Amino acid sequence: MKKSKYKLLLINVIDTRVVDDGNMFIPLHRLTSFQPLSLGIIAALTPDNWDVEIIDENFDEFKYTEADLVGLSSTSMCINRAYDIAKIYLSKNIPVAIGGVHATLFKEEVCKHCTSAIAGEAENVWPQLIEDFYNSSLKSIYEAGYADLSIPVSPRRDVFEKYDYEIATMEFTRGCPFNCSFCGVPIYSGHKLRYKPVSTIIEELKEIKQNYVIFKDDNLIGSSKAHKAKTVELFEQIIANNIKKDFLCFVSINIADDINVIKLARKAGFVLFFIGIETENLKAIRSIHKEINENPARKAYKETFKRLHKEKVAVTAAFICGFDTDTVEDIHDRAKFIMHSSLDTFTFTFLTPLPKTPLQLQLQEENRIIKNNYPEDWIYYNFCHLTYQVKNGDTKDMAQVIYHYLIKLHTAKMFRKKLLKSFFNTGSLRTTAATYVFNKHNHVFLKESKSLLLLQKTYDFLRKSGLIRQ
Ligand code: B12
Ligand code: SF4
Repeated sequence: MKKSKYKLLLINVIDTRVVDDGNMFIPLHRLTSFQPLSLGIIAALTPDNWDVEIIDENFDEFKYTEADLVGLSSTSMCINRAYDIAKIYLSKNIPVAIGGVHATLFKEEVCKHCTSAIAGEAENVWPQLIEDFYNSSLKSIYEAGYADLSIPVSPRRDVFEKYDYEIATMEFTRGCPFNCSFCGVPIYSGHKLRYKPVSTIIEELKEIKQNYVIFKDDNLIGSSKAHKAKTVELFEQIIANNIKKDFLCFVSINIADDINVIKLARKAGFVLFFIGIETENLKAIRSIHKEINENPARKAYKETFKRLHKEKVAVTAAFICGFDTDTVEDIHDRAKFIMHSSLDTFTFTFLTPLPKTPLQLQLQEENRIIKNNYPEDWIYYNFCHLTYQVKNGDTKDMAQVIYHYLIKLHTAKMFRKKLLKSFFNTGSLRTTAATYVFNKHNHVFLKESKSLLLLQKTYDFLRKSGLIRQ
């Protein structure tokens, strides 16, 4: 018999176990405190006669909570923890649905550990899954595919109020037109950029309380003229609707090709671009098919960073180590490049053969994957381990060198120095403060830096009092 009220528990699963692969180890800390959009979207798709509660393990470790139905969202590296949580509910005959990137890629593995594995995007199947729940006929696998974002589902933001999210998450597009061999996005979210209507984004932004907003899109600028026109429309509408926020977005380096786009972005409040530089070495760039970084006009990264800084936009760049072309000397050069470049912040991680990427298929074919005892070994796929044999030299030696620089680069002193330079290069307190806020969630020690916290508080006070906005 149908009840009048049900309880749905949604969990953003984070596995913080420390795994030691024989060298050093880096725990997957609670890296992020950005709102988990997937859970807000599922809440929005759930009928009104359900109470929805979220647990975000970036804040709260899971503790048993009563529910009629449980939904878990997990990446590959956290999937073993999702299986452990699912086991607890299944032992009490409470159905568990698991979705997210890993379920999309490995539905056959995932469905063995829960009631229903959802491959693809919740918008297409969640209402049906709720009906099947009422009828006690939940399927083992739901094939959801890609959602049509032109019929948008705005996330329910009230479910995020349980936690003190300093940064709100937004989504304009899904997918990426590029083909970088190490990246799962084209496989998982598709090559075609799918867009939510700009008017929906504006309405959502009007409801957001936070000053800091991250556009989680894989590549907000895309590759074609048509993509650029859509991005420009978004910037223009943010300006026209007088929305005053500080934004971070993920973009490819071609955003810096057009000075008018940079100016417009900054006018709309985009103060920080997260760009996949990956490596300063052209040979390595070619080895991963990141053609967009190959263009001779973009080779001079120094000039690119300067152009962005001149418009008061900061750059955080992602770097990767362990390409087939990499030698120990190359790692040394990459670290030096980061230290001496004018980059405002950075990430420096191990190349990771993410499931089903061209890189993983190549390494599998060459029999070079070391961490291949699945599902247990998925925990190593967190960008902090060498999960395969390197091509040049000894794998353990290479790992030690990368760890060495990881530690050397990730000091509070280094980030303080970079942020000071940021202020000097951009001449903007607003940009510098936002760069700090967006990065303290990635680098735990930044949260503990009293001087930087004081800078942020001062800026926030001046902004709120209307004394500053540049
Ligand atoms: C934004 C983002 C981040 C943000 C975090 C934001 C957040 N709150 O989680 C930041 C920058 C901090 C980040 C960090 C990392 N990330 Co990240 N990230 C993304 C990104 C670009 C978007 C995720 C997102 O918000 N999507 C929007 C929502 C709406 O989509 P969704 O989560 O996929 O949910 C939909 C479906 O999957 C499904 N669904 C999801 N969950 C559930 C649950 C149920 C019950 C159901 C029914 C359906 C369902 O329905 C949803 C709605 O359609 C993805 C790439 C991508 N295209 O997804 C990578 C991605 C998830 N990240 C990845 C990785 C590896 C990392 C890092 C390890 C990188 C690093 N070393 O720094 C860290 C780990 C962070 C952590 N603690 O888990 C990989 C994961 C690969 C894998 N196979 O597991 C991805 C896929 C990127 C890639 N290159 O392949 N990330
Ligand atoms: S540009 Fe970024 S999101 Fe797109 S395929 Fe390359 S790494 Fe992935």
